[in-house]
Amino acid sequence: MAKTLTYKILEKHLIDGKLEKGSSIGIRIDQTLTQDATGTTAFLLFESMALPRAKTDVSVSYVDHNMSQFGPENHNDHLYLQTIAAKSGVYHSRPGNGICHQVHLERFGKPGATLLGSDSHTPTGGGISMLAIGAGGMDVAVAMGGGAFYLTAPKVIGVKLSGRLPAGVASKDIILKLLSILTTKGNVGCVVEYFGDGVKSLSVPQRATVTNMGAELGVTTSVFASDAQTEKFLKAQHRSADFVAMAADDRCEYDSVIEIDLARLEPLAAQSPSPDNIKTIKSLVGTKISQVVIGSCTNSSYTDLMMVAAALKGKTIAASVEFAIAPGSKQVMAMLAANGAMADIIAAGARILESGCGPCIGQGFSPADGTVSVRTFNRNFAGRSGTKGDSVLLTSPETAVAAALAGEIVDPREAGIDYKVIELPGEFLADDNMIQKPLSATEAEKAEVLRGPTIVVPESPKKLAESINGNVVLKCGDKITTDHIMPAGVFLKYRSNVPVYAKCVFNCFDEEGKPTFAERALVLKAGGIAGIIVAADSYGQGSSREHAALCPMYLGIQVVLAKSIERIHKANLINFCIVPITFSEPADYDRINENDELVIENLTEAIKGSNNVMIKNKTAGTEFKGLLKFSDRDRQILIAGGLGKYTKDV
Ligand code: MIC
Ligand code: SF4
Repeated sequence: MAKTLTYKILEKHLIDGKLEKGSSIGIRIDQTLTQDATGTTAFLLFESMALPRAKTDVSVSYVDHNMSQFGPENHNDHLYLQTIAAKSGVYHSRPGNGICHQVHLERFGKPGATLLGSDSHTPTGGGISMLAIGAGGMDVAVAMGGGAFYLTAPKVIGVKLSGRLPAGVASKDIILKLLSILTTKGNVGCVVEYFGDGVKSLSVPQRATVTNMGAELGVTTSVFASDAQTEKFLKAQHRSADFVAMAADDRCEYDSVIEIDLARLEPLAAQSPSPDNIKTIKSLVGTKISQVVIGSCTNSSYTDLMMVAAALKGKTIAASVEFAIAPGSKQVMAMLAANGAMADIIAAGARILESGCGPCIGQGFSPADGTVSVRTFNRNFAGRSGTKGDSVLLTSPETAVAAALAGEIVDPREAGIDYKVIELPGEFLADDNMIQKPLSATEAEKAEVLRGPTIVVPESPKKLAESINGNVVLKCGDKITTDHIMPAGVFLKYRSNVPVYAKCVFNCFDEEGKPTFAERALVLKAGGIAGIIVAADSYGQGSSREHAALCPMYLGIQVVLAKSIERIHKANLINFCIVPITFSEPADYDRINENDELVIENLTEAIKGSNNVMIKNKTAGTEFKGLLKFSDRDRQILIAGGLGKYTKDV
């Protein structure tokens, strides 16, 4: 039978279960990546599960998120990560070397391999034909130790690309278009596979922009075939040996097909507060802007920034605009410096930020009140920029640079800019001097691991009680992101200290003068009452941060009751023994209020073998059915008291 590329890669890596759409399967993971904001927890859990040294082909620990270093916390984390990586058989990409996804694509990504990363944008690797999946740090720790990664064998959505992109229209516009069609909701359990004639003209960095922001669709991952473009990229990275051609079979069947004619695409933008709030640039022309930032793992490649440099050459940024660029990696930064492009960017008035996540995760560059910020990033959730009530437009670098020069949104096709077609260089500057190699097993035995006092080993989950007596601590609506649950920005530095970080859970909903979410939850916990969160559709969108499960667990949350829950977050909840239950009747959501007392009798019994459980609302005097949509393994993890205990037991 003709197969999709996704299923070909899955088949090669299958180690548990039957490869049938919808069933739970375990796959071998060839490579892992972690970054500092999720990595410290991942490594602390790796240590606490007493797993062996990394057993993957390649595991890399990156430092790219927490770079601001106000106070000792970030540097403590960096030193811990550097020393634990060396000891655990893991490569360590030092701060300054670049954003994990960009560097991984440049230096490690391999067509046909599986990659599991503790960051939701790990699917960037799909641009180089990897099956690259984002997950919580604990799942990555298990995979690093040689364990399988479990997922639902996906539906495959085929996206057929035809034609070529016109000047001024970018690969970012492909994924923005797809977000306008599929939205961020309802795509759990799918993989997006790109095919068709239009694919051939897209370089690996262009493809990586598309697969990167595919994360915003909520799909498991996105993937392109490995072809002449892939070979060209790998050759230029001095990695020809890693090339292997990979493609779907000719007449393979997709579960659904979406067609996009690149020649007819127009420049688009995602407007706050969601990456699927898509507008045409035409409809925004004339919008005054005060800030432009070009960077992030979506759009900070060498070709992106060479295009920006060419557009800026000899010009000056509009007086009303603050403009910054953050090159994706040391490789990109060094090449721009060497060929003079950086001089053109600086001369035009750009502020040069270091190679890292920076403003994308609210680490500085927050926009002024009431102003519009244009960013080439992938997320514009409310307040993520660090400014409450922010207005962020996510665009291509082509649109962003045109706006920076004009001081307002202009159609890049009519901006009088000659968008040069930037070819991949024949050779990238491939100097891995900032990638520390792991120690040998004998050297590692003697090696010391540095643990600063701000690094606190997270508490383990408690075993579930047979029945739950709980209270609704919060009722929230649709599309609650993990940024809502666990804010980053200035709080990011507390990632390695759960008791402190937990104080920030849901602080976006806290009101002045009233007890915070964390305080209310802790009062319940002290009284032996389980905390319950009630939500509507697509709960836990966005970041893979497992702190969105770990910190609520610390506060005594035991159940999340929602209309639907996103893949990575659902897995994180299970890993930390918080029971994700979905409403059988969506209307039951309307019949629950904050502070209602809910009783779930015989919950553990139900988890063991049933697909549903009855929930009594003692306050409202009603009863309704909750669904337990679990694989057998999910059930065993919950009964064991979380993935940590489960892994030690098996
Ligand atoms: C993000 O883009 O939200 C992050 C920060 O990269 C997260 C990871 C994290 O919260 O540390 C992600 O995408 O998973
Ligand atoms: Fe970093 Fe932003 Fe990419 Fe997340 S989305 S990895 S914060 S650059």
